[in-house]
Amino acid sequence: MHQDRIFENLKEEVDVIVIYNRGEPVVDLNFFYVTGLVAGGIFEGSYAIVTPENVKVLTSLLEETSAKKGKNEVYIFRTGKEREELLRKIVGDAKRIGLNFDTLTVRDFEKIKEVLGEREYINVSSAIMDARKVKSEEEINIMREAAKIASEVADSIPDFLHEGMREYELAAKIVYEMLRRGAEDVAFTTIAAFGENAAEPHYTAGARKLKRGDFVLCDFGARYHRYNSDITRTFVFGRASEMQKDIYYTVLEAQRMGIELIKAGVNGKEVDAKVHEFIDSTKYRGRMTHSTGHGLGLAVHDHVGLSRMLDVPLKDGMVVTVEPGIYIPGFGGVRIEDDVVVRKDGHEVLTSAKKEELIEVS
Ligand SMILES: [Mn+2]
Repeated sequence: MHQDRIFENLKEEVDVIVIYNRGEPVVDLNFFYVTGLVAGGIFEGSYAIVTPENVKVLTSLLEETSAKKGKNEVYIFRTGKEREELLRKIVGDAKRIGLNFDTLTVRDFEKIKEVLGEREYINVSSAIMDARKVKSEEEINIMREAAKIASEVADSIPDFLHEGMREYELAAKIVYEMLRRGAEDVAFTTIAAFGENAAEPHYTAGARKLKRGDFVLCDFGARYHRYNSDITRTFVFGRASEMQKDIYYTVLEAQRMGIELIKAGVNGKEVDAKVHEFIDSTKYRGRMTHSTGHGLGLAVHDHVGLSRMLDVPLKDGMVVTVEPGIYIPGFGGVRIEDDVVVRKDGHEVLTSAKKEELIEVS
């Protein structure tokens, strides 16, 4: 599984990595990453014990069936005391214990120290994150399914629109359509913004009613086997004005440029700089108020991706969003977003919803 790459990435040697998944609201996605248990099970209060050779799962009786669907050795506890004893037994006499300090709470760290006693505890969070950034073909196949669900729904949005409907009705329809197509959940709170609300990049959905001439901006994603997709499409309800068309095609061109630049070896920083440079060369200077994209995977904002503030050398297998936007307060905005796999000699776009022409929904 993924443990080879994690151990290769370590800056300090460890004998074993112990991942604790407390469960909501402190889910450690690394638990699912190292165990590959992405097709079911919540695994509250469970441990993954990882060595270069194998991954052991220590979980409760209620997760036994789910745990045994994976390829790991499974240990079942019935009481807290049993869990402690098994953890001590599995870790054995390992001296250097790797932990994920990005997610482990202070309380759970204290607990682990109490159970395992005097040992060396080392933060291995960046070694795991570096491994997570580069997806395997198996992970990309799952993400392709998440992207397909979101793309099909995006293509159906024009059929959902009718005058007077409220933003939250559209958001509900989008969520329903994703779940109906096999998404296990949404990736994040669905954004459905009409008219001037499309000028707020992180608006969600409210009671605003749809009127002729409104922008309709929808940003949403499907979660499938714990991996996320993230797509944005913008439409106009009724006939588009010249300005709406101009904004749309400016964003589309910025996005086309951004995607075109993506290739292993290129720095994410350069992609964002070029996209901003292009938008700033038009009359919409300064109207793109965020970076071009982020890493995508088990988390929606999996890691930094395309930002001029940060150095991110793109690697074969990384998945990033490319989502330029132009926002005019009081008027509205356009964002177009797709999910893109970085490849050795270029890129592969996972999302496929139509965007080449601004769709005017009549
Ligand atoms: Mn996004």
